[in-house]
Amino acid sequence: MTIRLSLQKSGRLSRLSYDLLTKCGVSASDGPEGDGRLIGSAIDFPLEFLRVRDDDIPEYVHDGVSTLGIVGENVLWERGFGREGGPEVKVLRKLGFARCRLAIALPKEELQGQAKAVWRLEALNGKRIATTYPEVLRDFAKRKELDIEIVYIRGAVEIAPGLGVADAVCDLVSTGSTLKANGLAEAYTVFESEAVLIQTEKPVASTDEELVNRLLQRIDGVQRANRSRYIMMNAPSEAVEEIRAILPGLQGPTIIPIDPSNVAIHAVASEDVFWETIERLKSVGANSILVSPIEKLIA
Ligand code: PRT
Ligand code: ZN
Repeated sequence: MTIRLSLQKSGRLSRLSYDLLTKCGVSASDGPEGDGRLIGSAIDFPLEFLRVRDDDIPEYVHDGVSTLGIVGENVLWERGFGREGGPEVKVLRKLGFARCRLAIALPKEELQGQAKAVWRLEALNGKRIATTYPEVLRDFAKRKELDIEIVYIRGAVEIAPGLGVADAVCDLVSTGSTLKANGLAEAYTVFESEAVLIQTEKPVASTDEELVNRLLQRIDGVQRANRSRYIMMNAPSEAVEEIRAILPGLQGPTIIPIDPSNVAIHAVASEDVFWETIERLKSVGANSILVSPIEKLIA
């Protein structure tokens, strides 16, 4: 038995999806891109890859052609998944990559230096808004009672105002540099999106369900590790309690005596360790502090 997983063939999601799966011990026998092959198989895990355009992934998973899929939430929403009366798939995990936001942006002179928090949505009434996300935008306008005209454009939405085709845009943003380069400024965030692992709602054989659970456990281990840091330091013995208090979420620190008055402390911190924390550790006497990433963390 094998489960099928749909992935983006090539694009912003594909490499990151494969990176996650590789960390889970699931890699493609013919390499991530599979030399253009649509179907590939995994090494060391009974799984088959289906390499498709990201827009097709929700339907493949919905129809049960594929048990699992990795896709951006933005694609699910545009296809009506999760909306009232819309089709359903199970969102098993948020994956924390391909983060972006769908934002409304206007020519920067129209914002006249107004902060995003001050600008009012009603300013959109009567405007033409170019987008690749017409369904999401239509739903948004309905909920916010806005009277707008939606101009559907398949790509390079950001040039629409400059061409006089639209007054504003509603597009995905990550760094914001595309908007900036086109003289546009963000006014409103419609939603925030990241890659998610989805599963079909169609019945799945219990052996396949077992495989899904095995994969999920591995993903959880990788994600936990991503959120954790391994910290090693030396410290005076009397500072141990203060150090425990400084590192929230500390899991079972290992204390190793070095000499009668000093110890080495090894610990896993469940949150990112920022410079401020390091400075506080130093201020109570910790020294030779080493912070390193963790590859896998199995509870
Ligand atoms: O061929 P296929 O249909 O599979 O791919 P695609 O061209 O539809 O998608 P692709 O590969 O561009 O993006 C895949 C997914 O990545 C999207 O569906 C999002 O979930 C996610 N993602 C994350 C992004 C961005 N960040 C992003 N910045 N998708 C697109 N962009 C574009 C945006 O549309 C704009 O043109 O990047 C530009 C803005 O980027 P910044 O950094 O300048 O703000
Ligand atoms: Zn696409």
